[in-house]
Amino acid sequence: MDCKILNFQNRKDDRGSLIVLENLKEVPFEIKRVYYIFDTDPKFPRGAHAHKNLEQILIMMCGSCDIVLDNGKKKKKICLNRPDVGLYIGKNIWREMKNFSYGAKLLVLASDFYDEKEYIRDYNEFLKVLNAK
Ligand code: T46
Repeated sequence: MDCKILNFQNRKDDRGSLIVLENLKEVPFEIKRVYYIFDTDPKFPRGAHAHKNLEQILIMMCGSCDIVLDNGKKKKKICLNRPDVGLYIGKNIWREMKNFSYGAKLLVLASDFYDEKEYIRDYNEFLKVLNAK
């Protein structure tokens, strides 16, 4: 599956922690967009879509949530709960974010600008796109 856990270097000292993310270094693409998700409710999962071309890194800045990834053949559940860990998600991976803890804050770094046409929001359509490859 085109996803991986990225363990970021923590420049930690007595004052606290500091993490640096640079284009094409810690982040394996050029960042064109940043967004963040907060004020979530554990009753409401998010996501349930794939991207045709977008690559992203998800970082849990505070709290935790489960990310369920699906490449059409197998599924994987990852619990994100640390700001020094990123989850890289490549193209054509169905994702769902659920079980957000109270006060969770999820930061996302994206390889491109927002384009709704680039989303696949129907699971059967997702499987069709995969089978056409
Ligand atoms: C993803 C997961 C991890 C915009 O107008 N611009 C943006 O850059 C984004 C990300 C969203 N929107 C609009 C589109 C919807 O009207 O904001 C609304 C909520 O977006 P969505 O329902 O897609 O949010 P999530 O949390 O289900 O998914 C988001 C990202 O959209 C998606 O790319 O991989 O987070």
